[in-house]
Amino acid sequence: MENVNVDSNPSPADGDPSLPAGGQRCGLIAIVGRPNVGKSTLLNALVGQKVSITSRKAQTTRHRITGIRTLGDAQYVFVDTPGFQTRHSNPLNRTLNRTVLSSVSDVDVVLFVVEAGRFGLDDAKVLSLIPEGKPAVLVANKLDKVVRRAELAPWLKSMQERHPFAEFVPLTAKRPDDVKRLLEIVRPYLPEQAWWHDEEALTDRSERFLASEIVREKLFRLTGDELPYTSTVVIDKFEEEGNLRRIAATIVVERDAHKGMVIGDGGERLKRIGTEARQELEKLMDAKVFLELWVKVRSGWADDEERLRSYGYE
Ligand SMILES: Nc1nc2c(ncn2[C@@H]2O[C@H](COP(=O)(O)OP(=O)(O)OP(=O)(O)O)[C@@H](O)[C@H]2O)c(=O)[nH]1
Ligand SMILES: [Mg+2]
Repeated sequence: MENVNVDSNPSPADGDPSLPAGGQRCGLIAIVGRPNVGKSTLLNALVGQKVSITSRKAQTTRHRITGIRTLGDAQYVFVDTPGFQTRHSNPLNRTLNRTVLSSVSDVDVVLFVVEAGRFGLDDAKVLSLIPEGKPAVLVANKLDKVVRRAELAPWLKSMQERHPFAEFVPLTAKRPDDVKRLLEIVRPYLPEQAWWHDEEALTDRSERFLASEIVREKLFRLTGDELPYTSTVVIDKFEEEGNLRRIAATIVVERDAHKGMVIGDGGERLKRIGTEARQELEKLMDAKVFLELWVKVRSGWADDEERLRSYGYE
């Protein structure tokens, strides 16, 4: 006889709390730091796949992005955050900062990322956001760029005096062995509880969101320093037809002159942004992608709270 009462997919919340979690560990880890220290590069390395876009421009990350890694009995749920802004106070930056603030409060451990050997006012500002008593790991990234290694020991000691860090980890986010070591260091901070996600899960973000991010990454990477950071990408259409994705996206810029920079001579640059984004999306989604790109001028969008919300900023 069939048993109709079986819940084949019980969520942890429905489970009997008196039951042990089956030896599983699972926890939330926030990655915070000033812009451009390599937070998203580190997240991608920790997850083992690209889930967050990176570029040499500051303010690449604009949203809270979850990256998941399951290793042995442990499930790491990382939260990448925008670089904390201290320079300009406009609505866009305030929104980004709110995202950072809300991310540090409800996590099990914080990875505070700086560039090895450097600690400035903008780093100090982020450090001051970490609540007292919250386990924090100092990640001193870009170790490969440190020429005078001997100066690192006194610098680490000075960091010890700034904050009661639980761990000190100098590393290079691009070195797999360093990243493996960081995973081992973080593991004991994950509480014993059942996993929240499937073992294979990598991110909680949708393909639609990934599409807008990948276009924005190519835009940032291919326009160099002349395009101000106040540009964004909005998805107008995202259709799935079997193994095909039809995507239309608009690049929103502040001024007519910026529009010209994005389009380039004879449309060359826009074409390249589209080609590189499409190729990467096809790999990520394992599907054929048709990508249509438009460029629109909307002056003042980064100062307009309502517009920010309609463009997907929380
Ligand atoms: N040499 C070196 N470069 C790195 C390392 N990690 C990251 N980078 C570079 O630093 C730049 C910024 O990296 P991101 O990962 O985008 O930095 P981020 O902190 O996420 O930046 P925002 O999202 O703008 O706050 C990129 O050009 C990366 O390639 C590292 O370990 N060594
Ligand atoms: Mg980032």
